[in-house]
Amino acid sequence: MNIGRQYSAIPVPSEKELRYGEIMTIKPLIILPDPILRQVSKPVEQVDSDILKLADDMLETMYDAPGIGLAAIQIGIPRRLLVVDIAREGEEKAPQVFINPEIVKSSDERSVYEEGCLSIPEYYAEVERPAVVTVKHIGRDGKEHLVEADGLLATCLQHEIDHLNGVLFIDYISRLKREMVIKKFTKAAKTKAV
Ligand code: K1U
Ligand code: ZN
Repeated sequence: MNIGRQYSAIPVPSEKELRYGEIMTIKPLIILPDPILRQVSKPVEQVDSDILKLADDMLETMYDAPGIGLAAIQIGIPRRLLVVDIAREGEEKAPQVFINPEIVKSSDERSVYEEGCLSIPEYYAEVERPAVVTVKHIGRDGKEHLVEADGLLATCLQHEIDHLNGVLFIDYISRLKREMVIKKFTKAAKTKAV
C-alpha cells in the first residue's frame, strides 16, 4: 500500500508553448503531509537534455506558483536539483539552476527570515540560519561552480537544500506549532480526497 498516494495532488500538468515552439510544463506541486516530501533525493548522475528540461519545467512551475525557489522533490522527482530566482517584481528574471548542490562553508553569523514554502501554502514562520553560505554545485553548463550567497539567496538555498534531504522549514519551529500545521494540512488533504 502506498500511503503517500492518498495525499498526492491529481497530476494535471499544464503546458505553455514558448517562442521557438519550446514546450515548458507547469507541474503539480506536492503538498504537506505527502510523505514524498520526506524522501532524501539522489544525486543527478548526468547533466543531459532530460535534466535541463526538468530544470526548465521547475522554473516555469516556480514562476507560476509564484515562488523564489523550488526543489525537484516538490514536483515528485527525488533528484538533487533545485532552481532559484530572487529577482524582485519588475526586475529582469535571474533564474539559477543548482545540480547536486552542497554547502561547503557556513558563517557563524546567523540571520532570521520569515520563510514560506510552496509545499505548505499560506504558512509562514521565522527561521534562523547561517547568514552566509558557500554552495558547490554543477550548473546548466555541466561544470562545477562555487557560489557565496548572503541575504535572501543564502536563506533560499538552505531551504531548498533542506528539501533535497527531506527537511522542511517547519522542522525548525516548536513541536507544538509543527504538529498543528501538519494536522491542518492532513485534514485539508482528506477533505480534498473525497
Ligand atoms: O521551496 C519552496 O517551497 C519555495 C519557497 C522558497 C523560500 C521562500 C522564503 C524563504 C526561503 C525559501 C517560496 O518561494 S515561498 C513563496 C515566496 O517566498 C514568494 C512568493 C512570491 C514572491 C516572493 C516570495
Ligand atoms: Zn519549500
